[in-house]
Amino acid sequence: MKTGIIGLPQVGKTSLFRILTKAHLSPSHANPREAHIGIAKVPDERLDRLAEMYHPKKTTHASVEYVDLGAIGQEALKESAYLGHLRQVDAIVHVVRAFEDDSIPHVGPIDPVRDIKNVEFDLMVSDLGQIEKRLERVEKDLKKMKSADLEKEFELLKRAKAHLETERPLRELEMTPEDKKRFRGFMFLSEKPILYVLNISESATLGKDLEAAITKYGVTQLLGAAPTGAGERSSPETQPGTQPERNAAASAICGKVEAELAEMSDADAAEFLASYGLKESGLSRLINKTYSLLGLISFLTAGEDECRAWTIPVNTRAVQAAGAIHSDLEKHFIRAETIRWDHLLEAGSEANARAKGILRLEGKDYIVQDGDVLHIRHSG
Ligand SMILES: Nc1nc2c(ncn2[C@@H]2O[C@H](COP(=O)(O)OP(=O)(O)OP(=O)(O)O)[C@@H](O)[C@H]2O)c(=O)[nH]1
Ligand SMILES: [Mg+2]
Repeated sequence: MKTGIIGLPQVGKTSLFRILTKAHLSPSHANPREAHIGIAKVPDERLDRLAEMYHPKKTTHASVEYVDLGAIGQEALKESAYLGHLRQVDAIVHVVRAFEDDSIPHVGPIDPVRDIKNVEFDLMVSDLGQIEKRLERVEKDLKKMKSADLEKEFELLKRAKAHLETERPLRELEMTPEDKKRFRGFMFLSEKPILYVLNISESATLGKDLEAAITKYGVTQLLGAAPTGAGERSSPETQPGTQPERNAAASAICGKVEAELAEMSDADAAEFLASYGLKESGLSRLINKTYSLLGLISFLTAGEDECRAWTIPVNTRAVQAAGAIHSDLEKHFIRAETIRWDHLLEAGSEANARAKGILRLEGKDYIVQDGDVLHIRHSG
């Protein structure tokens, strides 16, 4: 699972990438035209708490991969290397300038909504070009032969084209799982889940400013549109609670403060955060948001040897989760001893939990929940 970092020139993409992945890019390696790839550890308090109880030899966090793609624009999107990298990512982090600094050039005044719309437009133009090419091809083929499958693709492509022409990204197009499968190979850019990250100015009231930023800059309106279909369910005002997945989210950080935090010891960092009225680093929030945007959750394993968080997609069955640890565990799966992480902490040990009868025995088809601690019983 890869997340691409995009944005207009000089908005703080590489700075963010560096602090996310703790990559020490020397200035000569920070080539703005070249993609940088790095891994970020997913902060997980549940895992940290379990590790305090078990004192394991090793604690392993889940991770997300980030790619710093360099500045985006119509030109970049015509470069095959850039486009190739961008197509490969599973989600996008779009860094948007919201900080004031006259020494760093920007197109016109600070206006995150304008910038987001412009970049989104470029993504849609790229998708539209691809769709038009494919439409021509399919139309030709359909003249030569009849194929139900091709016809379905043709209809879907036409619907997607009309949708894009109203300047709405493909992630807002209503699609059946079958449609989604049809589109998978195209790796459309505007279909990818996206997280807008406002990079705001440093201030004495940063805690409040970070919370207020999304509303202040009007980014909320961009998150409002739910997927729409061919007319039958076109109202964005669906019933509360039945809202379809939006696949767009927003977050704010202050790159400058995060960069300073990254250089500090934990104790100093805590004090520094408090001085700004902050509870946690904006980075933790950002990584966690990326993780959920990708549709991922974590289950945990705990023991004296290792406490570890494992990444799985939402709605994964216990037997598949076992496979995430090792294919043998999947093959020889018998049962998963399961308990929620906080229940295990309360019980104080696995033995206590078993004695209290709160350790459940789950079968193959159990849908693993975020924060479950699993112990896979196997016959291998
Ligand atoms: N004031 C201020 N300056 C920042 C902030 N984030 C980045 N900068 C500065 O903006 C400039 C560009 O930062 P980069 O992280 O290289 O931006 P980028 O988006 O990777 O730039 P390109 O790859 O060239 O498009 C550098 O001089 C940074 O020091 C911030 O939060 N506040
Ligand atoms: Mg850069």
